[in-house]
Amino acid sequence: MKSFGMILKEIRKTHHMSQKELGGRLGVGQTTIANYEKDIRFPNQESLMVMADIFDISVDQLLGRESIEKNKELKDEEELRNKLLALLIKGNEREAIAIVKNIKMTEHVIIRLYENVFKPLLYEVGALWENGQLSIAKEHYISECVWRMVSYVSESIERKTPTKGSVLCMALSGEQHTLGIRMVADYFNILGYQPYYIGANIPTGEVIRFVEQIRPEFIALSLTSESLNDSLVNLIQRLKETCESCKIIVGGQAFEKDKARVPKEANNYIDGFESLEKMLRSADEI
Ligand code: B12
Repeated sequence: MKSFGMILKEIRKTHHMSQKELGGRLGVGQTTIANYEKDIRFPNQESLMVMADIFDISVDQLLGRESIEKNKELKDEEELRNKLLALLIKGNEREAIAIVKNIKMTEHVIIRLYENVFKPLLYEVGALWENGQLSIAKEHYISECVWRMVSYVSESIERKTPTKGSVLCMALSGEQHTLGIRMVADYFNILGYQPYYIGANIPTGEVIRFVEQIRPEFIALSLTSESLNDSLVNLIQRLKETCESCKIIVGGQAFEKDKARVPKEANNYIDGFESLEKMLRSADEI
């Protein structure tokens, strides 16, 4: 096994960083770094964490307990989900994000990460919050960290020229739950569509103007908070008046318990990647 000093020197060099530069970022002198690399001295816990952050790896990797090989295969989704959740509950976002950044991304891996890692992790966070085991602040903190992970993953999608139509992806005004529809925008992208993700809280008039401009093939609406169901019906009616040919699909947890909530004006209800792909495939075949 390589010593800590050897690993540090190797990774510092790959990052084209001088000992002085690294020392500057850690608030120590060049000689301290030289001593770390000669295994004469060993950094304290905080410096280790800062170093891991600088090099975008986990502390375990810096200590040689895990390989620094970039692009690790995603093997066990459940194990990854539990590991990330435990790290985030402890407040160790650096390590959690470094783990995600170290995964070899392919479209298939992205879907597995969204559906089998991030989504169940967040559902678990909701359950912990509901049982009083997690504070609201911690719930917000974890969802922010997951948002950053999703942004990273999303960036790694190879942006091909869309071969299919455009899709407007949004959540209802007043809705704060936007992570789901953010992932859905990436699903459409992976499936060859041009997504326009606009988040939530856009005044209806502005949404209508945008729809007139881009004339999307699909409008994907997300609803989690059941109390916003009436606004959803009103929005769909306005959208239908504006764009008769736009197919409106709805999704989100508001409909999970009771599918009867799906407004009759919507063309489809979709609960995740698999059903979205199936629906789009059958639409293509028609
Ligand atoms: C993260 C989170 C938040 C974050 C949201 C951050 C963000 N930018 O999204 C914050 C902290 C802001 C938040 C706030 C609140 N939340 Co909250 N939150 C959650 C949590 C933990 C995870 C939600 C999530 O992202 N899930 C993961 C995504 C990927 O799953 P998803 O949304 O289901 O999306 C998937 C599918 O449904 C589908 N899909 C979704 N939309 C669409 C649309 C289309 C067109 C298609 C095709 C598919 C599709 O595809 C996605 C990928 O598979 C849930 C717990 C849970 N069970 O989900 C609670 C939860 C949703 N929140 C809840 C509550 C009560 C609140 C608050 C009122 C209070 C609070 N806890 O702070 C506030 C305010 C809510 C408001 N006005 O909107 C309740 C909702 C109860 C209800 N049904 O009304 C839940 C269920 C927690 C609980 N156990 O009670 N929350």
